[in-house]
Amino acid sequence: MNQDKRALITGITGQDGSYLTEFLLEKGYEVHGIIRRTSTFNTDRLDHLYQDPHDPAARLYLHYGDLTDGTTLRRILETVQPTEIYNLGAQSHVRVSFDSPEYTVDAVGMGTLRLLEAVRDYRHRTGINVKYYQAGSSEMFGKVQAVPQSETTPFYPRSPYACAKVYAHWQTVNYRESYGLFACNGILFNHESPRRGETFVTRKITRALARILAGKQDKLYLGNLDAKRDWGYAKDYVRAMWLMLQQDEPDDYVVATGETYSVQEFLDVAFGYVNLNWRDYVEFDERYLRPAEVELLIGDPTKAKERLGWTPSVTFQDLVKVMVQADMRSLGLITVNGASLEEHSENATVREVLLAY
Ligand code: NDP
Ligand code: GDR
Repeated sequence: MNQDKRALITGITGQDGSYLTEFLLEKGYEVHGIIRRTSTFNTDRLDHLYQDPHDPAARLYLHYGDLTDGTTLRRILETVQPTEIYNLGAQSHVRVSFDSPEYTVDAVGMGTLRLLEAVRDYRHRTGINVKYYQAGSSEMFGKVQAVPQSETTPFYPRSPYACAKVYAHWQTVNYRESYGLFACNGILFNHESPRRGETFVTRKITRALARILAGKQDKLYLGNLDAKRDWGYAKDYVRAMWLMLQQDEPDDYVVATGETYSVQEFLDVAFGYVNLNWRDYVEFDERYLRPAEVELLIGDPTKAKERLGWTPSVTFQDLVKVMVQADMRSLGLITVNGASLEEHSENATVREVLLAY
């Protein structure tokens, strides 16, 4: 057992959980993750990292548990004896949180409290000065109070999900101030990647675009195209989580790019990359509107830059391109007769290129 670098991650099967696992394994950590029992496998994002736990070289271990089940959380803490805990587990879809508010608040809000209580007792019993990261969200800013949003901007949550994240945020602050727990809140703005869940708008767009090119889909149904988000690259954001726990003192940090783009601008770049006009494919469906919308998010990452030395490495345009490319690659569209799509698409639309072969 690695006594110094042992991380426990809730939400390890999610987008961020998988990137954080990669990051921590590269840094020499032993990584333990909590997974939910499901009737079909939910470890796709981790499969490339998984090693048989019987292998003496294994450094990634998975444990069944759930943020709604405090007894199990306690038992896992006792078994794993982590030095760092990353609480990434959540019902993380804002629109879905309006459909399932009680469950969302139980997992996101009460789940955080259950974990913090378990951490408090574990720390008291073992004397291990465990460090705790809470996955906070720019959704907590909700209805615009100021731009850009920083650590001092007041919260105005506009969904059950965001309300629960605000609760989790303040509980984390309270455990820091009441019990001296090394606990940090990351207030992370939207971050995306080819591993992004397929129902979040960015991935929904890039996946649909690839399917349109492959002739598997004709239309893409979306809701509000005017909302603006500060979109970064997930791999950059998990580095910020880790950096927070390496500081001398625990604190809260906004993590963002400082740029904002609308959903429509995302469509422009994605479809533009393959020389298609999104207006030919996108239809409106009111099902994807939220009862209350968050219109404009743009973060001020100055504190993270100055104190953590953190900066984002991927531009919005490159992020969109990477996601489009990944979805096209997964459908076998990225190379045509061995030549890269970019070579072909310089003078022709991708559709033409594909039809030509
Ligand atoms: P995902 O939706 O990709 O992953 C969520 C993870 O939480 C999955 O592993 C999921 O498991 C797990 N989970 C869901 N419900 C429970 C539960 N009841 N108990 C234990 N685990 C559960 O989210 P991301 O990776 O994108 O985000 C990670 C965290 O960061 C989340 O807390 C999210 O709210 C927050 N966040 C995300 C941002 C983003 O832009 N991505 C921005 C700001 C905050 P399963 O695979 O079984 O469903
Ligand atoms: P968000 O991400 O709500 O910001 O939460 P999402 O991609 O779901 O929505 C972004 C914006 O796009 C608009 N939109 C649509 N959204 C979805 N999902 N599907 C659609 O068809 C669609 N059409 C338009 C939305 O209205 C919204 O304005 C994400 C999650 O990862 C949270 O867990 C995290 O806390 C925040 O980012 C920061």
